[in-house]
Amino acid sequence: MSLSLPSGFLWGAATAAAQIEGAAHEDGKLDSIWDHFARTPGNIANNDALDPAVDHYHRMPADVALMRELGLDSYRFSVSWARVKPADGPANPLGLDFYSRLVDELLGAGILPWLTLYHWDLPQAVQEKGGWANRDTAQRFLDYATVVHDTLGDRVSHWTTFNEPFCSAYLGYASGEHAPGLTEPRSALATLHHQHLAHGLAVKELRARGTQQLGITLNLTNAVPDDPDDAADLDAARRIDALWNRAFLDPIFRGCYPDDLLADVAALDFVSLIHDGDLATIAQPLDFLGVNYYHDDNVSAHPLPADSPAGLRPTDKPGASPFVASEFVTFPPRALPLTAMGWEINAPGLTTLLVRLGDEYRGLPPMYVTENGSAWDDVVSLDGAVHDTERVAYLESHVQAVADAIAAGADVRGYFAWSLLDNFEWAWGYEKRFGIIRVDYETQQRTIKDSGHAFARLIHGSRSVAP
Ligand code: IFM
Repeated sequence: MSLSLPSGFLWGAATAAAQIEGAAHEDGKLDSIWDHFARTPGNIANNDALDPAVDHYHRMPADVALMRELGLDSYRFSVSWARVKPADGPANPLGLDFYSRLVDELLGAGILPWLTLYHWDLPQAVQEKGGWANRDTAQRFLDYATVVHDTLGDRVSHWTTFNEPFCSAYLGYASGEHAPGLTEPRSALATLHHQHLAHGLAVKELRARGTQQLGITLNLTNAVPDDPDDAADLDAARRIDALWNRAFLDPIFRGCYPDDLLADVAALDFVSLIHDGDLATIAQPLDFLGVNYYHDDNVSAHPLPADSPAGLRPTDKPGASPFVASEFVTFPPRALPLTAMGWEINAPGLTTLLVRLGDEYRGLPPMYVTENGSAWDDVVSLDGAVHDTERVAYLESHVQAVADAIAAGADVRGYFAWSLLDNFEWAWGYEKRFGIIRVDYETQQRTIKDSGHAFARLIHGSRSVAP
C-alpha cells in the first residue's frame, strides 16, 4: 500500500493500564472502580476479572521488544491512578517505579512515550467520596497529575489528560454499562463538567512546569441523520452531535458549552454546576487533540421496526439513554459491514470527521488519531499464525482515510492503532479482541497477527517514501 503522508508522521499503538497490566493488588496498588465493578456478577461478560489481564506489569520489557519489532515510533499508554496514588495519602513509590521503568525501556528502544493520565480507572477510594460527580475530584486529579509529573516529567514529553471522557461520564454515570455503574443523568453531567475542570487544572499546572506537548483525547463520531430531508431526523442528529461531540469540543476549544446542548439538558439544571471562572480554566491552549474514531452513528427520530436486533434498540446504544429518550432518537442499521462489536465499517467517515474538526474549530491544534481499530473473532491457524484479513483491511482503509483527510487540508500528525495487544475490553471482558498482537490468555504467549505485520510494513513503507 502506498501512502502520501507528511514526513515525521508518527506511528504508534495504544493500550490502557486497566486493560493490560494485571497485578491489580501488587506493590501497593489498591482497587480501581473497575476492579470493584467487575466483582459484581453480570457486570462483565463471562464475569471476567481485570487480573491478570495480559500480565503486562510483569512482561513489560518483552512487550516493549515487540513494539520495537513492529517499528513503532511511539507507544500510547495510561497510568493507573490507583497504582501510583491509591488512596488520599502519599504517592506509592513502587507504583511510580513501574512507569519509570516502562519509560526508560521505551526510550532505550527509541520509542516515544505518550502518556495518558486518566483512562477510566478512578481509585475506588475516590469513588467512595462521590467520584467524578463530586467537584473535589478535579482537585484530587490535579494532585495525582503532579505526582506523576514529579516522577516522569523529566523523560515524558507528550501528556494527555483524559482518554474519552465521554465514556467515563455517560457510560459510567448515565447508562451504567461502565464502572461505577450508575444511572444518574445529572451525575453524568456533573462528571462531564468536573472532568473538563480537572483537565484544565492539570494542563495549567503541567504547562507552568514547562511541559510542551499537552492535549486530550476525545472519542468523536459523525452523527448522520438517517433521512437528511426529515427535520425530525436532522434534529435527532443535532442532539447526538451536541451531547457526544460538542459537549467536549466546545468548552475545551471555545470556552463555552453549546447553547443547544444547554437547552437540551435544561431540565437537569446543568448550568448550576458551572462556577465562575470554570470555563476559562477549562479552555487552556493545547498542543494537540487526540481523536479516537471507530464508527459513525446513523441517527433517526423514528422508531425502529419491532423485529430489530436487540443490539440496535435505542436503549442499548451506549450513552444514548437515559439522556435521549427512545421517542426521539434511534440508530437504524445501514447497509454497511460490521465488526465483531457490531460497529459499522465506514473508513471515509474518519476523513469526514477530521476535515470537519479542522474546518469548524479554527485554531485547533494538530490532531493525532490516538485510537482506531477493530475487533474480530480471530482464529489461530494450523501454522500458528492469525490471518486476520478483516483487521488488515480495516487498518489499511482507515490509514488511507487519514491520508485523504490530510490531502483535504486537515492537520493530522500521527496514527495509533488500537490496540497493541488483545486485552480486557471493559464490559465485554476478554471476549472481544482488538490487538494487532494476539495474546493466548491461558499461556500469555504473544503472536504478532497478520495485521501487526501489515502495520509494520506500512510504517516501514511510509518512512521510505516520506519526502
Ligand atoms: O478498548 C477501548 C478503549 O479503552 C477506549 N476506546 C475504545 C476501545 C475499544 O472499545
